[in-house]
This record gives sequence, structure tokens and C-alpha cells, in this order.
Amino acid sequence: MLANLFTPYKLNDTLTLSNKILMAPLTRCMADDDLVPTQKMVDYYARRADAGLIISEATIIRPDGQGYPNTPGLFTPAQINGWHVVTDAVHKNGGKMFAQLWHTGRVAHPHFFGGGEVLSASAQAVEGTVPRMRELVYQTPKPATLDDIKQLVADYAQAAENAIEAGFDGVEIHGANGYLIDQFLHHDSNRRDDEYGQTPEKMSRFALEVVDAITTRIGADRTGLRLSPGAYFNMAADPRDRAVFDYLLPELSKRNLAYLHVGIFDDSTQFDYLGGSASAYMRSVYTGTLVGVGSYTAETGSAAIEANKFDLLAIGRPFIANPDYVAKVRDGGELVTYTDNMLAELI
Ligand code: FNR
Ligand code: 8K6
Repeated sequence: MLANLFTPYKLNDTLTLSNKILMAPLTRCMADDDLVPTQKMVDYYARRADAGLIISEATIIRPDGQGYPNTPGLFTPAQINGWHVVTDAVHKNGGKMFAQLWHTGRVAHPHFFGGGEVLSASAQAVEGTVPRMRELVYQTPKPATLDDIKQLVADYAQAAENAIEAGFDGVEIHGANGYLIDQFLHHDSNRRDDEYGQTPEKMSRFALEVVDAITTRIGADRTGLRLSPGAYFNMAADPRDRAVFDYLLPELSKRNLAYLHVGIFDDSTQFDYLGGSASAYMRSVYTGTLVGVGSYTAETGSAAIEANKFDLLAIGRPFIANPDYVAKVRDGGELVTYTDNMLAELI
């Protein structure tokens, strides 16, 4: 029954995964104060190298992209060198690893980067405070100017190049979960009336510019993308968003990316304006490799792949609790149940 998870999967001519279980990107807030990966992070990722592909925790492309403490970066030589130690250890254990490239946009906080402005599509703040840092109230962002947008696109492309220099096999662009790219894709956060707002084509433009700049730099075969067509985190839903993704996903289908990845915590969540789950919607409008995720077990994920709902299965929380998740699933070992207190430590 689980056998379909353990057959190789060819992403493209460059990359073949040894199995279909991916480690989902998982923010752990454990980088050092220069946002450099530590030895404990090296060991944590190396222990999980039997995943078909490890996607790194979200990694900021530049200082003003930071919204949580001690999230790693990929914009200084020390960060690039630190990640190289991680990718060497993963490769030595036979694994493959992509870096997830991140800018939190309006969910950033100047506390983390020495003050200044927070950038987003429009001046629409997200309500609340930085998790576990209740004194840090989210600010009203500055709408990115056309020059800001140019610079952001260039910085994403540079971070992708830095990722390759750091030994990653590719990058996953974080376009999901209410962060910067997603802020251009939803009406809740995008109220622009210039060439980056109002219509599906214009609202998709920033995402496509980032994709095109990165694929030009490192190749589409090494570039994945995560998207959340259904708003569920740091974002309010708007039925008009459907038309944006109806435009964007066929555009992405033309670009031969390594894969598209659903950004969701529980894939049984139904979105009325998408006509069902996020993965079912994405499957219906996107033709390339789709990575499903969101409260799956190996059993339910395997069944979903068998039913052709998606091609690859990403596993998040169970991988935090079980460094040997893949071996346990393969050999029928007993899994440790994830609990939130496990976030305190890298095992
Ligand atoms: C996440 N998730 C997440 N997603 C992402 O795109 N980048 C990230 O850095 C993180 N960080 C993160 C941290 C923690 C502690 C959790 C629990 C989740 C979402 C994650 O990749 C995944 O989509 C969900 O956890 C759902 O999958 P599971 O956990 O049900 O298998
Ligand atoms: C990348 C973010 C870093 C912080 C991650 C913390 C995640 C903890 C899990 C909280 C899950 C909240 C998800 C909300 C789901 C709403 C479902 C409708």
C-alpha cells in the first residue's frame, strides 16, 4: 500500500528523487544571531537525508524580510558558508536539499533589522503581534514603489544564486502562507492601482517576475514554488482571488518548474471559492508536478498519490518528531506523535 512512496520520481532531466516523501519547510528559529545555520542545524538536516528531498526552513533573502527571531538568511558570505556545511552533510548522507527563499513582507518587524520600514503590496497591516513576542505589534507597511519591486526581484535572484553557491540542489520560492509574494496575489493585501494590482494579470506580475528572474539565473529545473490559493494564514479570504490563481497557474504550467507545492496546514480545509481543497484546485489548473501537504499520514498521502490527487507528499510536523520518519514508514516502525513543545529543541 505504501509502496508507491518508495519509488524514485524524476522531476526533470537534472533531478531524480530517490523516493516521494519530502521534508516540508519548517521554521525553527534556531540560527545564530548573524542568521547563520549552526552545527545543531547541520546535524538535524543530516539526520533527515533519506527524504526524497529536504526543503529547508524558510530562509530570508535580505534583512527586511525577517519576521521571526533567528530565522536563517542567504545574503551574507557567513550565511552561505554556514549553509554549505548543511548541504555537504545532507549530500554525504545521500540526500538532496532545496532552500526555501523567503521575504515576509508585511509580517516582517523592524525589531529584527534595526528599524525602518516594512514593505508590502499596499498599506494594509496584518492584525496582531509577532508570535510569542507580544510587545511587537505588526506595522502598517509601506507600499513597494516600482524601484522597490525591481530591487526585490533582483534580491530574490541573488539569493537563488547564493543558494546554488551554498550547495543546494535548487530553491523553493516561498509564495505561500501570507508572506510577501502572496501579499501581491490576494485582494486583502493588494489594493494597488498600478501595473501590479487590480486585475489577475497585474496581481500575478510580481510573482511571475520573481519566478522568471530566478529561473533565468539558476534554471527552471532547479526552481520550485509554493503557493496558497486559499487564504488561511496571515490573510483574509476574498472570492475574487480565484481569478488571480486561474490566471497564474496556467502561466506557471508553461514555465516547466521543478514542482509546485501546496501551502496549507490541513489539506482537508475546503475553500468555497476554490470549489474544494487547495490541492484539488491546484491539480485542476496546473499541469506540472504537484507536491501535496497538510496533515497527511504516510497512509493517507500514499492513497492520495494513488488517486492521482498529487505526485509527491511533503511531511511537516511528523518529521519534527521523527528524524527517522522515512525509515520508520518504510520498515513499519512506530512513529512518535508531534507536540508543539518539540519546537524547543532540534532532535
Ligand atoms: C511550518 N510551515 C512552514 N511552511 C513554509 O512554507 N515555510 C516554513 O518555514 C514553515 N514553517 C513551519 C514551521 C512549523 C513549526 C510548522 C508546524 C509549519 C508549514 C509546513 O511546511 C506544512 O505545510 C504544515 O506543517 C502542514 O504539514 P504537516 O505538518 O501537517 O505535515
Ligand atoms: C513560517 C512561520 C513560522 C512560524 C510557524 C509556526 C507555526 C505553528 C503552527 C501554527 C499553525 C497555525 C495555522 C493556522 C491554520 C488555520 C487553519 C484554518
